[in-house]
Amino acid sequence: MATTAVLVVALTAACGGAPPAGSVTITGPVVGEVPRGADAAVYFEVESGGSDAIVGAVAPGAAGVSLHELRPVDGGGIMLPSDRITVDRGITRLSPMGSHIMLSDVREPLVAGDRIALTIEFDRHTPIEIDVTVVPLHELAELIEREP
Ligand SMILES: [Cu+2]
Repeated sequence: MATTAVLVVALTAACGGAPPAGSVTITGPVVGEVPRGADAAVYFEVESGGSDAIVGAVAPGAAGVSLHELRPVDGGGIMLPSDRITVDRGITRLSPMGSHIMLSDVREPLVAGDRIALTIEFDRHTPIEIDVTVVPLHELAELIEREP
């Protein structure tokens, strides 16, 4: 056991500036405006101190929630349901050109400026509750344009 402890300290010390192992932070969660009953994709950034994965989400404001990934196809991409969204050490972006959380059949219209509750469930980290800001669709379009 002593050997393991020394090894962990050495590995941690080697990663100066990185978030602490096991820490997970979610920043900038947004969703586009949609009418009641529509589907809406949620995007954000995850900063993680280690390898983890998003394995589920809970949204009281929607009839359903699922994880989606974007598979590139000729001329664009198609959204496919996914069991998990891998979160590597460092920053992982959920964005219009990649993985996202999909709300289905929202119970109320999502109006710009509103916030909706969402709980993100991880493979390893404890669940994180976030408030997702509803933004006008043109702001989501700007997110797409900023993609590399
Ligand atoms: Cu989707």
